Amino acid sequence: MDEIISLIQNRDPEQREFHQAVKEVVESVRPVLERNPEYRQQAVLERITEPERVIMFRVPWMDDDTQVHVNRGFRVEMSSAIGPYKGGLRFHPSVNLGIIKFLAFEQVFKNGLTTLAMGGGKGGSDFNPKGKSDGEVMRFCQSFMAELARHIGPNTDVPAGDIGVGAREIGFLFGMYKKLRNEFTGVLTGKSLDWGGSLIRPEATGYGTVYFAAEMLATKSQTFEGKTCLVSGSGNVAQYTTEKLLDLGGKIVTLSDSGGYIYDEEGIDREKLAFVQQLKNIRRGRMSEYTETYPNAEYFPVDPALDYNPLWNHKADCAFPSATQNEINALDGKNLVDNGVYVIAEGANMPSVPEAVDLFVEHKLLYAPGKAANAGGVAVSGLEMAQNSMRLSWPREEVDNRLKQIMKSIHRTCVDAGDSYGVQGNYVAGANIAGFVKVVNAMLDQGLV
Ligand code: NDP
Ligand code: 2IT
Repeated sequence: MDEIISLIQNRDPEQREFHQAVKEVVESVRPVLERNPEYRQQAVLERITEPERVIMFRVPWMDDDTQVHVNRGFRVEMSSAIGPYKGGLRFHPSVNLGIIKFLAFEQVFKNGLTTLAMGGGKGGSDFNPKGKSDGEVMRFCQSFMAELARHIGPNTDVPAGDIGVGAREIGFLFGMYKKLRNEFTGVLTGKSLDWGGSLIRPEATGYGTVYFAAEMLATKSQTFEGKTCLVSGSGNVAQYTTEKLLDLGGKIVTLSDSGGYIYDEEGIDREKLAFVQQLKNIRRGRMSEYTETYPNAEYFPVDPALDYNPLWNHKADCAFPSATQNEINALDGKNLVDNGVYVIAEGANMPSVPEAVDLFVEHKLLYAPGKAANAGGVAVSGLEMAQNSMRLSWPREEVDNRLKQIMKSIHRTCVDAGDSYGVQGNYVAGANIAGFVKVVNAMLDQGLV
């Protein structure tokens, strides 16, 4: 196991996030490898950490002033052991191959937990949609899809949204795919309702994260009623996490973006959430504007001199990191524990550094890693694919009920895997073991391919 970590570190020394994601899984599955000596002979770790295919391409596009720009596009097809490659596209200036590989790797295990037949993949670009006009975003998406189209398909690889890719981008990407292929198929998920999208898909990641956390609380005979919650981010996942927490009686006091965070002691109610949705989804504005409309709240711009994020340093019961990877550093982890936070459900992918994860596990918090907690998004993407295949669309209640059942089942799977490997109550180990066993067994059934 140490060998495999050195191998991937030496092969791609700069891919730090990928190493981090692999290390966590490898450490969790140690008892599985000990129980199954044939896994070693079959080199399952070497196979599962090497993508089946990596696609990197040039994305040239023209801005509104006719200036040409070039970005880099990626699609990492990590594993097709249990279904077609499935996972989102991220458009953010920080995107590089290491980030996309970490996300694709996480996606393999997450998709394995959903009970649906989806392999793992992820893609994106270092394009920054912030401040771009709709026309610029459209031309970028068209250029991106001009290359990606030859690699994907409804039975091959089905991308979706992630950071910087929402309904607008999925629309432009889908339009270009359809034009190039002359095919109207479910090749992307997260589509708008009128042309193949699924009810509840926009809500699914946030709702699912809260459903998972509610399952964890239920093991202690508790609910969200009256609980104070810290939420980071203010995009898709943060918004629908906030909405579901309100439905279940929670009080949400924070939201953020990359510029800073707001602390609203009175709680973010439905009217304030609607304001944030308008601000973020329509006006594409900044969280700093929140206090102009709600002056009782406070805004704290990011302070580069601080070695912790003050958002995680408030008294609360629950935390929902919903922005990006490694947004909770070791000190933030300690602050959360010291402030009495005892429920942490990760809407974002890998938002906590390993030292913080260790602390949460050591203190026996109800801590759900992203690959379990945020699997509701891709699960409803799987339901969108099913509806597209049938050319049917299910009502809201049906999709929401299926989502609830899937999150319950993921929770049960994590608990059972933890129990059977002697790591009771450790959702990190439970999720990694259950996802790993499912994917590895499928790989072995299919021979050396
Ligand atoms: P959005 O683009 O809708 O929102 C992202 C939010 O996070 C914004 O508020 C953004 O602020 C903030 N953010 C992004 N990068 C950073 C950064 N480097 N530092 C501080 N803040 C940052 O994305 P989503 O809500 O879809 O995704 C959020 C997280 O959830 C990601 O980790 C994603 O991988 C994960 N996820 C998403 C799923 C989905 O279905 N969408 C499914 C499962 C997981 P700003 O606008 O200033 O950049
Ligand atoms: O990280 C994720 O699971 C996503 N961004 C959603 C992927 C999907 O295919 O819906």
